[in-house]
Amino acid sequence: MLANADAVDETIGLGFLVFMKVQSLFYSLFAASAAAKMSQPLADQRPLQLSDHALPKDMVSVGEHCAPIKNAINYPAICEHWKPLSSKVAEVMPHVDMLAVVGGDHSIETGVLRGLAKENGGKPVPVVYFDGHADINSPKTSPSGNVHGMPLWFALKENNIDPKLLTYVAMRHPDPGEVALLHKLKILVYSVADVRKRGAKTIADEMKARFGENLHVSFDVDVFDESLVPGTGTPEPKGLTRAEGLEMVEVLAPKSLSLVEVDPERDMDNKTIRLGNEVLLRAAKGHKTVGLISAGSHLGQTHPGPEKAPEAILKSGLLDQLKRQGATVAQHVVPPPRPLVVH
Ligand SMILES: [Mn+2]
Repeated sequence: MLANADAVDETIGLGFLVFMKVQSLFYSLFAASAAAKMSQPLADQRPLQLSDHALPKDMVSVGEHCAPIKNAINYPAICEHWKPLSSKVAEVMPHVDMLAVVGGDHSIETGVLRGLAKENGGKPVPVVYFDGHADINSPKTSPSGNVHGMPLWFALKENNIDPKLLTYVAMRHPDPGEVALLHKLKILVYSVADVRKRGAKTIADEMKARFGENLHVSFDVDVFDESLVPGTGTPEPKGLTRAEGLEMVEVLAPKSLSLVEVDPERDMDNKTIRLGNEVLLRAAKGHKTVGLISAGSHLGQTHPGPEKAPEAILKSGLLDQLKRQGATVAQHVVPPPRPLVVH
């Protein structure tokens, strides 16, 4: 049942009032799109209808039925994978001080967010999204059809994220369709310039004060500058420094974190694996019990490498290092998705 799917990006923004300021740099990014938007004739804009508020019911059916969607490559297999992954996240969360989910490409995020919301009484948790990209394309707006660029759009459709509780850090290469949606949803973005100008700690403190304890960090290693992460599929220039990224994660002290888009097959001298490992260690700092879910997957993009990331990161000594930090680790594995065979 995808009857309402296409209506989401038409209507969802109307349901949310202006929440917070958008950083100046991001405003300039949006200016062209906003102008284009405003020049559309009013007749093209469908009025908000009561039925538009019936999203939650439709959302459940989207999660249950994994029928193919045009321009969402491998969607049925990925959608099936979200089921055990979200269940595992919801199951492990109550028993640990901190949960780390190690992907996999970023398509896993829809499953992670579903599990977190489920465990949070059906309410979205605050999310800080570290990523060079926006990952909020719909299958219609996606230039590639790769689902790792759509996890937030699916999570929005499932009501498992709240635009008022979503903040991006160092996102610098949104696609045109995403720019329009982000503008409409009034989502806050801290640019790399903001981080550099005001300091990583100041910005992380600000987010922590706003979002509180129960916060989730979704960490795509391509948030770092491309020179730091050879082992990722879609590196972006002008990203965070190592110190900035690690300090922000430590100050945020998330309740849960997913680490994604590490590709061991593309890595050089384990550089990206070691940096990913450090992100996890910083997030787990000070915690006595850490849940670790290995959720390798690669179907959300074009390269097989990311499926091997959990294994490679564990091999880099993560468990021993966590123990040295004083944590007891409970390990879990959610098997990767496999392409579904159509008979
Ligand atoms: Mn991503």
